Amino acid sequence: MTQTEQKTINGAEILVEALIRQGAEAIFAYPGGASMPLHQALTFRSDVLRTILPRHEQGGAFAAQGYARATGKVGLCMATSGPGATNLVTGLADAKMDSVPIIAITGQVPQAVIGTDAFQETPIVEVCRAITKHHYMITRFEDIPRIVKEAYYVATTGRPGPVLIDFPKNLQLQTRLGHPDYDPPMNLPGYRPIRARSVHADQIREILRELRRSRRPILYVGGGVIHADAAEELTRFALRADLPVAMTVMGLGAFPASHPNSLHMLGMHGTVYSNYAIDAADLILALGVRFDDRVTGKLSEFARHARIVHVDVDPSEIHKNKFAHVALVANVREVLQALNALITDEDVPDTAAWWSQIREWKSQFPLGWKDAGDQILPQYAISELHRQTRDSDFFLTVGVGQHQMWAAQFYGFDKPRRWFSSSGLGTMGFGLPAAMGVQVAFPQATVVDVDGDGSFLMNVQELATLHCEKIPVKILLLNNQHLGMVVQWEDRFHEGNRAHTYLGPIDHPEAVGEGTGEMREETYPNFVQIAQGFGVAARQVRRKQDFPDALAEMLAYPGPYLLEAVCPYQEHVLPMIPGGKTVRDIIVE
Ligand SMILES: Cc1ncc(C[n+]2csc(CCOP(=O)(O)OP(=O)(O)O)c2C)c(N)n1
Ligand SMILES: [Mg+2]
Repeated sequence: MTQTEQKTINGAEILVEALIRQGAEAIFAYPGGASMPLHQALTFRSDVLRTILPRHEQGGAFAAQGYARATGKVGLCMATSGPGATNLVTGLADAKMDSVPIIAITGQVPQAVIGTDAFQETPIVEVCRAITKHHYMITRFEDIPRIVKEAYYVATTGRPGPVLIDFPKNLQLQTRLGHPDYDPPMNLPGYRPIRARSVHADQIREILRELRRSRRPILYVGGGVIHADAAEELTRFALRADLPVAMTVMGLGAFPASHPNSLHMLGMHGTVYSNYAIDAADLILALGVRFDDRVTGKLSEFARHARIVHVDVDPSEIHKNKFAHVALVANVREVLQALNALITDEDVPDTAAWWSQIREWKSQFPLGWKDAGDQILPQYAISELHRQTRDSDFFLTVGVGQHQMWAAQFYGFDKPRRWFSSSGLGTMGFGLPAAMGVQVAFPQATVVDVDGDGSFLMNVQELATLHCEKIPVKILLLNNQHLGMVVQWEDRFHEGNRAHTYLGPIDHPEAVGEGTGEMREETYPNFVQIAQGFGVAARQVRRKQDFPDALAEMLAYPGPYLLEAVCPYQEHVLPMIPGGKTVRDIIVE
C-alpha cells in the first residue's frame, strides 16, 4: 500500500485488529468513559469479532472463561477503568486458580493523570498482580501489537492463565498512518514455557519401572490433563495398563465416567472407593494435579503408603504440597504419548488382587441417594438430566454449593471440556455467565447451567444478556431456599444453628431453623417472574412426577429457559471427608 492510500488509525483500532489477527471471534465487553474508543473500534469490525454486552463485568469475565474452558482458546473480556476494572477482579482470580486462558482488557485514565486519583482511576495492574499470570499497562503507542501478541502467548502456553492489559485512554486515541506490524518480535525474558525435548525416554522408562514394580497403582488426574487436551492419550494409557482412574473436580471427563476403570471423583465429596484406593495405593501417577487440600485432606496422612510420580507443566507445583519420588516438568499429553509408545507387556503389573479389592469397595459404597416420595431431590434431578442429555451435544456449568457437588457426582461425564465449575476459587455466580460463554462458542449445542438459588442470584442480571443477545442457555435451578452447603456445615459442625443461611425473609421461622421444613409454601424470590421480566421463559416444578416432562420441555425449547425445581434443603452431600481430616474420618451416612 502506498502512503496516500493509507488510512489513519488509532490505538484502540490497532488493539482490536491485533486481537482479530490472533483469531478472536467474541469479546464480552462493558463500556465506559475510559474504554469508549475501544468500543467504537469494535463496531467497525463486528463482521469478524462479535461483541457481547454482559450486564455486569463479572458476568463478562466468567463468560470469557466459559468460552475459554469449552474451546481451549483465549476468552476475551473488556471493561472500563475504575469500577469496571475492579468488577473483573473475581473472574481473574478464578481464572488464575483454574488455569484458564483469558485476556482482560481495561480502559485506564489518560497517562497524564495516572496517580492523581483521577475520576474512575484504580491501579488495576497493582490490584491484579498476584491473581494474573501476567499483566501489562501499555505505556507506549508502538507497543500495542507486541503486547497483544505476548498476552496470547503467555495466556495459552505452559500452564494457561489470565492476562490483564490496562490501556490508557490517550494511547487508545493516538493515531498513525496505516497498520503497524502485527507480528513483531516478543520480549519475554525468562519466560520459557516450552522446553525443547522436555520428555526424555529415560524419564518415561523410569515411570514405567515404577509401574512395573507396583501392585496397587492408581492414576490421579486433574485439570492439567484437560487443559493439555490429553484425555484420549490418558484413556489409552489407563486401558493399556488396566489402571484405576480417580479424577479431581477439574479433571472430570478426562476419563469416561461410564467405564468400569473410573473411580470417579476424589477428595472431600469424592467417592468412598476413590478415596480408599488412593489411601491404599502403592503407586500414584499424579498427572496435571496440584494436591489441593480438597483432595488431600490432612496432608501428612495423604497417600502415606505410595510412591508418587508427579507430572506437571508448572515447575512450581512439583513438591509444593507433597514430595514426588519421580517428578517430571512437562506437557502431560507428550508424557502420555511417550508412555503409550514405550509401554510393553512386562511393564503392566499384576493387579488382580488390587482390582478385586477395588471392585469390593465399589459394590460396598456406591454413590446413591434415598428417594423422598414426590419431592425432587437434587441428586435425582441431575441423574434425570443425564438420562435426557447424555446422547446429545451437551455442556454443563454450575454455581458453587451442594448442587455443584451433586452435579459432579451424578452427571457422569464421559468427555473432556463438557463440565465447567469454578473449582479452585469456588465462586458463586459462575454458572450462568460461564454457560453464556460456552453457548457463544457452541451455538447449536445444549448448554445447561445447573445452579443453586444463592449462586444464581449473584449474576442473575445475565438473564438480560441471554434474551437480548439471543443466547439459548438453559438453567436448571435447584431451589432449596438456602445456602445449602453452608447449612450442611451448620448441621455437621454447629449443631444446626442457622446463621444467615436462609434465603427468604428474616421473619420466617425457617430463618432461625424453626420452620416446618416443608417446601410446600411460597418460595422467595419469585424466580419465574424474574426470568419472565427479563424475557426468559420459565416454569416452576415441585413434584417429582412432573419433573421429567418439565425438563424435556425446557431442553426442547428454542430460546433461553429457566426451570426452577423446588428441592428439600435437608439433604447433605455425602460422602464427606471433613476439612483437614483423613479418609478414616469419611462420613458415609
Ligand atoms: C462469592 C461467594 N460467596 C460465598 C461463598 C461461600 N459459599 C459456598 S457454597 C455457599 C452456598 C451456596 O448456595 P446455593 O447457591 O443456593 O447452593 P446450594 O448449596 O444450596 O446448592 C456459600 C455461601 C462462595 N463460595 N462464593
Ligand atoms: Mg441453595
